[in-house]
Amino acid sequence: MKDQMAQVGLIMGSQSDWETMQHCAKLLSDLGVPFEQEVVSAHRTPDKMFSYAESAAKRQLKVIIAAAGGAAHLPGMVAAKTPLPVIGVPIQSKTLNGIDSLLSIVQMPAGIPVLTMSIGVSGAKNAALSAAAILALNNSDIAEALNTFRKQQSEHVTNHPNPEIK
Ligand code: RP5
Repeated sequence: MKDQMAQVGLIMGSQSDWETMQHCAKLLSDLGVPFEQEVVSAHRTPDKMFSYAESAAKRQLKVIIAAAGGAAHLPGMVAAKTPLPVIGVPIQSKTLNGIDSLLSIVQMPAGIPVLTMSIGVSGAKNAALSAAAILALNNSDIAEALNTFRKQQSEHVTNHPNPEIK
């Protein structure tokens, strides 16, 4: 569903974030969510970041997922320049294990919210699920895909009660 009238903009601060964010992209694809993906850096390409955020709503995007690590300005800066909901994913940084990313993203002063996920792959996956849940309010196909995802997840746990056997 990539690039087919994208409704979710998946951006990240660096190519190095893809190792984490590929899990978000895969889940968006699995759920049938049309999305686009791009590296947009707050400090290396600040002008691109502003134009991306400013044009997002006009381009009919509905949600932005922004991932960044370290001094992670991207989600907050993008949120400041768009009326769309912005979901922030803190990347697990090497030096501080992602605590730096988390605190940079989650501690937004009142007025400009960033919907902050957990650090790393779990946050990347939950960002996809959250974006899908927002779109599902007006899209029955995505709502159904989310229902199926949850059902299968529950069944997997029910069918594998022995922690030693996968
Ligand atoms: C941030 O700096 C990126 O989001 C990335 O997580 C981090 C490190 O970037 P690289 O030096 O690996 O390009 O902007």
